Amino acid sequence: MRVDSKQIQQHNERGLAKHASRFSFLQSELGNLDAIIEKLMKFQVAIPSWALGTGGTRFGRFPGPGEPGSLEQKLDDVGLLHALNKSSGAISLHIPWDIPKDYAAIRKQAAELELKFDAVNSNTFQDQPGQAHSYKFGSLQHVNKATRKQAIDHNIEVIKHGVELGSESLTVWLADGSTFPGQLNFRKAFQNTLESLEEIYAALPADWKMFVEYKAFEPNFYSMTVGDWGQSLLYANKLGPKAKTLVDLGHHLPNANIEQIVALLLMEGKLAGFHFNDSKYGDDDLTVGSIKPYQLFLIFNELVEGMDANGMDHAKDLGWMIDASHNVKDPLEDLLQSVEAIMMAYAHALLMDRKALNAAQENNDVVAAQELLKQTFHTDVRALVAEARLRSGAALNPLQFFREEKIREALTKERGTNTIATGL
Ligand SMILES: [Mn+2]
Repeated sequence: MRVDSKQIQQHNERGLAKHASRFSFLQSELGNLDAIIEKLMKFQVAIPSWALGTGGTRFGRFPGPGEPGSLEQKLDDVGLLHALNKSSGAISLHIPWDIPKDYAAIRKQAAELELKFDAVNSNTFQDQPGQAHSYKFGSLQHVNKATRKQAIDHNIEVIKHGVELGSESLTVWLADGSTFPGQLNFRKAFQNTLESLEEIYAALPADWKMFVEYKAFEPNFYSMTVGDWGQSLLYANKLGPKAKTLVDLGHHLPNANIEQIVALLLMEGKLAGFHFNDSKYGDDDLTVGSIKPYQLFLIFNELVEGMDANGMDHAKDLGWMIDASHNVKDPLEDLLQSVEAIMMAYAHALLMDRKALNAAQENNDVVAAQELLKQTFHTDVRALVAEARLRSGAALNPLQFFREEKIREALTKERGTNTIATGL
């Protein structure tokens, strides 16, 4: 199903008076906001295909009705989100779950929905039917050369799918590591992984990037072969300029200072981009901003500071994606909430008085620095983000629209109780 722009217009007309008064108050407080609104309008967050259905946990899964059962339906779902917020104009595919049967048809559908293809993701964390060698003890790190070769070939295959679709990056996340002391020779595992990544890197088209994603633990619980940003950066530096470090917010040990990691990776020109989510304990894959919204703001504050210092284009020069899993919420509602949280954190970062912050830092005025951050963070920017949506032709309140227009009911009527392959 597709949303009619007339429906959106009617929704916006109903909310316009209230919005206008909120927005004009904000402008009277903050001055002209056009430059910020323009940046917000350009900012797009990719939606991963695996977040469109219920993910579940190790203990069970409670799928909801109307979930997408095919790649075409996944595209439709992201198209729907994008129609509602005009900030979700890209989809990230996962191979082998999302192999198109007809590339031209998929490209055409994406173009109609105004969607681009974000990074393509390889999968060497589970065995596929008919696979010659098992990844039980790792993939690119594996002690057996034939297993490594199989994983390398898979990644090169993923690049080929991405080229057909117009993607420009490959994200490599490895479950490789060890669960018990003594299981692995760390140095050999690193070397094997590096050699494998080098072969994949050599297969990248000229304008492509390789995103090396790290994760502190899980599924391996003693060591991960790309376990933190330092290890990822080692690989990225050894591989070359096309390789960069991808930060997934849920992939750190508790209380890691992610904003500092971001600042330093940007300084080195080695930040690839983001997988947004939130967590209380580990890789919880919760809704962005649901647990630690202040941390999200601090991260965006460093992103904007660092990207501006490097003369980077906020909208284009890093990969922005949500990586979440939904167990108790409607996945589409959750994704609307996540995008909203990201836009608010970005808006806050754009509002920061960077000169004043810099002056406070230079004067060791700790209180002033903290006050500047806090004052900005507590500014209610909901009307600012809504104004950007309004100017883009999106819905003033996407979540309200989704509920009032009974979108899930319509999807269910169309699809029945489909299920989707997920599991990240
Ligand atoms: Mn991720």
